[in-house]
Amino acid sequence: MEGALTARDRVGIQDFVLLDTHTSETAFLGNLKKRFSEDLIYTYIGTLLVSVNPYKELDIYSKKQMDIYMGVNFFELPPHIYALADNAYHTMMAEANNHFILISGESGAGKTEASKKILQYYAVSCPSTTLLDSVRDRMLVSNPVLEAFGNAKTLKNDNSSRFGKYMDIQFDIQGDAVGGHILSYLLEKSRVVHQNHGERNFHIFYQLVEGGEEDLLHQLGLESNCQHYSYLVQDECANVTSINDKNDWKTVRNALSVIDFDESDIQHLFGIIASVLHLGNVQFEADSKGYATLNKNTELRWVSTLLGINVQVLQEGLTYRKIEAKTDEVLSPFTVDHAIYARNALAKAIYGRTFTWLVNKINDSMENKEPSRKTVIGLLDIYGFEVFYVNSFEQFCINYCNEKLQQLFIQLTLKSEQEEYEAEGIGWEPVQFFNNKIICDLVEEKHRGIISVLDEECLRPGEATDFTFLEKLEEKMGSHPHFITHKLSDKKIRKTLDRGDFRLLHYAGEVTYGVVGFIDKNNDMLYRNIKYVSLLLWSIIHVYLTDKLQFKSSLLGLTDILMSKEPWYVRCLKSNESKQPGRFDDVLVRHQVKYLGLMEHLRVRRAGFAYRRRYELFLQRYKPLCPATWPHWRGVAAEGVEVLVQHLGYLPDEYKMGRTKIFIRHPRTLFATEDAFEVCKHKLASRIQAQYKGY
Ligand code: AD9
Ligand code: MG
Repeated sequence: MEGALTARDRVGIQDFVLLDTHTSETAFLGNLKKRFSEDLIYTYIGTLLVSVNPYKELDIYSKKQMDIYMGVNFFELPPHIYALADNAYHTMMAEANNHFILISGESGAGKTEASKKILQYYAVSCPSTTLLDSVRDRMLVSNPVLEAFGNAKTLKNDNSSRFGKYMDIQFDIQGDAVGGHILSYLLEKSRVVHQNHGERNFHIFYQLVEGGEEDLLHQLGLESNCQHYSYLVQDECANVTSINDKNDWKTVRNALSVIDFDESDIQHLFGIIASVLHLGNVQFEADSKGYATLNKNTELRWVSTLLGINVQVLQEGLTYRKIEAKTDEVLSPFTVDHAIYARNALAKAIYGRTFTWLVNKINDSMENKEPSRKTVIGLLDIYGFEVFYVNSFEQFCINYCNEKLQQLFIQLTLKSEQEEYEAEGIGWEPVQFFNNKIICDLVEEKHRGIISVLDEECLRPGEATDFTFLEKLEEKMGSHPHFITHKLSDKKIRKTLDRGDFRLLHYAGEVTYGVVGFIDKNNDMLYRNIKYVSLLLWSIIHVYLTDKLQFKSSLLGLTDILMSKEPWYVRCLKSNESKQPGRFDDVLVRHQVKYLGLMEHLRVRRAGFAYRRRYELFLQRYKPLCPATWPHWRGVAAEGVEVLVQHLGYLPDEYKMGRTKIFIRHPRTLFATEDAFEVCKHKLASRIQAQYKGY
């Protein structure tokens, strides 16, 4: 019929690999946009899932939908996060190995939502026994709890993750989800005492003050009004329309009881949260010599009561520095500025360690105590790349983290893929891509990178300042193509930089960082007697001081964890900056498509092979499908595979024989083989059953 649209015209192509126009960026974006306008937010590039944030609830996450996707091959149904979750699961079961799902994208792109959907899929749809249900419930409710304590409203996202989260979901040999373990990375503690314009503190503070029961608030000495707490109203945005603190409080409160928090744990936990609020209201005045004194100590008394710590010790800790001189200890008074610094340092330390304690408690409750053999699927959801008007140490850490993940993606896909073709002797036209290793090196290289320079400066207390740090950077990085400062730039660019700034040309775009606060935040050290106070505090509430989370080494540790597993990727894209449903901002999406390397990935995928397996493994699995290879193939494995695929009718274009592996161009071919294998397995099983019946 003339003028009628075919389904394909309307909904676009569900796998970019099948896009018949040449692989241009315009065609790529056109397809994404077309699908987005039909509420089809997922599209594949081979086995990679691209997701575009719809900013509205879609009716595609029901139990019914989960059932539809269970055990079905990737390309038989429309793309979905459940399909990816299900395929990772079935591959893990078939091959008995570990997997991980790397979810990336900038702040507000939908990473945390995606990770929740995946967790829900495993918790709801994997086989289950009543015994295991409690473990799953705990896994599911760990999310609202961690989000309450670790997420906050930022300008980019009303529920922005302010910590990195890696979660292992453990499965036993039957495929039951039997346990979980969370690693948390670098909580943005500075938010406890300071929020930028238009942002909030961590959700839990508002939930407690807005939603806490009258009795509880009374016990904690809290007013039911956020405006009363200086840590909560720095920017007067305590209330946000998209957030219902009262309801969220109920969810968190219920969740805590599911995760084995008894009443005394809960009392302690909220006592600590309340103590941070009281601490924020402790004010200092200068005495006649300019030293800090407390004008009234009602707030301090509350802190002391809630934490069970002597009020005198606390007061001394906040207004004096303890200097150890040979055998003596001398108390040196603080100025008001120093006292405020000490107060804030204590608040951050209390919150940071409470978060660590909370993660440990959650881990205890999700722990699987059975020693049986387990495989895992890891889920990585970290904070996304972010650029604000003012960027500081926190953004530097977050963006470096994203830089590392991009490097991991490149190594595992673009680079390793092409190297493998070369190693296997398979004819190949290399695809050019931007390798961000140069930026990772700029940040992390030993003795020369930004982190090393910062660490060295932190070892010169009293001498080093944020500005000597910047000078050292200028000396060392001078001509680096991804590093610019006011001093190093030409006239035109100089206008856009302050003297205390440095600019990095990240893979995802330029970010200008103000150096003020870098030394302090990297040190993250409390004044000596504040450390004593906090030690005392933790011995009282049984939380043990953990070592400073060394950011760089923890990130390297994470890379090792991921490298040991089979990867799956979800690349999340932000559809628009104003968080509006139905709006697809071409420029914004194009930028993300570019820096996430999606076009390069597509080119490698289109030219390459979706699946490869060592000859021995391939033959071992599929040998029942061919009389010549079943039950045993006596010759060389590669020849056995050739006989097998000839028997299965593979066309010459569909596969290639490498030095040690078979390469299959399209997943379709493999899925057909896998289906044949399933049928064959059932036939074999019934034949064996029939044989036994005969005895
Ligand atoms: V950040 O780096 O933690 O700041 P994320 O995690 O990438 O960021 P998040 O998952 O929190 O972003 O998504 C932001 C908001 O977009 C959510 O609060 C939802 O309102 C919205 N969103 C994201 N994904 C979906 C979805 N699949 N369906 C509906 C969604 N809304
Ligand atoms: Mg998030």
